[in-house]
Amino acid sequence: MACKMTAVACVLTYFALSLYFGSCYSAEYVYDVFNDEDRDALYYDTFPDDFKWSSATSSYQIEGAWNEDGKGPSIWDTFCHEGGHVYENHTGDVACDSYHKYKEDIALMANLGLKNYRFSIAWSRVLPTGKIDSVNEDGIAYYNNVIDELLDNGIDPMVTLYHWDLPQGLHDDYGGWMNESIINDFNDYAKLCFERFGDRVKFWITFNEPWIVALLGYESGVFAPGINEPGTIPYVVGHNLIKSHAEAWHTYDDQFRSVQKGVIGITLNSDWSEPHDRKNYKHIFASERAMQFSLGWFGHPIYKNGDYPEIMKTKIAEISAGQGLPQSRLPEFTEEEKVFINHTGDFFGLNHYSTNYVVNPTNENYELPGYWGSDVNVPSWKEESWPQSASSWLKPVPWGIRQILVWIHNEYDGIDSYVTENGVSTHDVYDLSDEERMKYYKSYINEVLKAIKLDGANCKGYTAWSLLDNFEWAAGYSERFGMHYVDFSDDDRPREVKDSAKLYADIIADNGFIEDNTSRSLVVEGSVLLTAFVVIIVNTL
Ligand code: PNW
Repeated sequence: MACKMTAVACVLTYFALSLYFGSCYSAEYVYDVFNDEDRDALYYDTFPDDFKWSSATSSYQIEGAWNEDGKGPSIWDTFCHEGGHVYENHTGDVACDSYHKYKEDIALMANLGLKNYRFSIAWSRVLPTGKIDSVNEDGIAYYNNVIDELLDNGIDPMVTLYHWDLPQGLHDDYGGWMNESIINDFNDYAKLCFERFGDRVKFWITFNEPWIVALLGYESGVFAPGINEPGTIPYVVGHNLIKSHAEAWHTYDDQFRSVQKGVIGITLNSDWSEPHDRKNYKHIFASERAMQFSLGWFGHPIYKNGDYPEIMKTKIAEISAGQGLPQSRLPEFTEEEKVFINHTGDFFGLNHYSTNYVVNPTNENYELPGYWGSDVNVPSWKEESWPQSASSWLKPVPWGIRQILVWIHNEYDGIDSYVTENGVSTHDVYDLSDEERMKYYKSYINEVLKAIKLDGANCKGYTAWSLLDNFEWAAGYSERFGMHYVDFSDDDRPREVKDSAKLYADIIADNGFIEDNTSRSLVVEGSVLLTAFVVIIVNTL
């Protein structure tokens, strides 16, 4: 009897030990600072079979050939040539020279095993003045060549119609996005693209990051067209962007969808706003306010009910009144417009890079009218201890992407989402073993997997920013986001594969994360032997 008791005790001890060691083996972390076992441990599983792996670029950032073959100038050409706006007055005149080297770029994608590629069309390459009466067939031919080359390599195009390079003519004529005449011109341009490319392009994104267009272009003015008018203008710009989006979506829906059978949505950007104390309801409200002012500004009208989020409407009205204004600085949609705008997105495109902690504001403040000056009013910060990239605004916080994907899923009724950009910058040094970028992709992609598998988010694809080092807007070439190194001092702009590209190729090939279980199998084999041994002892007693 005593022997049997000892044997049972042995079995129990053995199970306790294997549980303990088993859990030690499973807890692997990518960043030392993020090592909460429940939250950050690497999770092994694969993505759904039809998950879309992609990588992204944009026209002004890679093409170069700024005035070749009939291309008209864009506001970014003007902004860079003006001087004083961009790091060391760098320009996108040549950039990665992808206008001439697109075949080489597509070969890089094929080597990665990419099945999708997100790029943008330069409006002023196909319509040099921005107007529909100025079609440039050479520009059309360029994108036809790119699309055909992609398809020949088994890669499906994901096309952004507007990634910030507005034809200069439209800005000069009537103030571009500040004037609602743009809605018609954008619709003509979108229709031309559906007509000429839609037989082969099945995934359309109207706008890249309207939040950045409105605020960096018209509130702070650090991006083209460099307008520094906080207050009302950025909201007018946002209003015209939303209406332009809806118009283009309806054009596709009415005239092209039944034949071309594609999808069309918009790409919005946001950091995740994490309540500093999740048990403090004021911090939860602060997070919600910050999210509605970023994703909700455009997401709420397009995906939810045709109108701005309630909190934006009430706060901006209240703050505008406090500033002595006769009406809210946020424009209103008519009832007809709300119906027209509502549900004009077939999927939700998300560009996401980083996370902030947020707490509640103490008081509303009326001093500096504007989105950042008075309206959002949610104190936010990034922890000192979080890793730092080469961009001041970008600190890797992998668990944030899981939170934001779940927020989108809950807020917009389980809509299909795609990560249309995610990535990290490193300084301008020659370094092909880009550890930091490998850590970033590995951990962020793993958190996307958790959002899908553990939380049920309907995320259908992931896009790495960026395929190539490229022109990083106001930072010029001083920050590198690419999986391929580009030598900008060489006229030929040679590309070289970085280690992060190999890591990404491996993740794509495995369709996720497959555990390297050599050590685990030793534990398992040992356990089997021990179990057999215990069973024999117990039976012989
Ligand atoms: C995105 N921020 O822009 C753009 O879509 C890309 O063209 C760009 O190269 C990439 O992210 C990296 O910057 C952003 O300040 C620019 O929070 C700035 C911010 C976010 C996104």
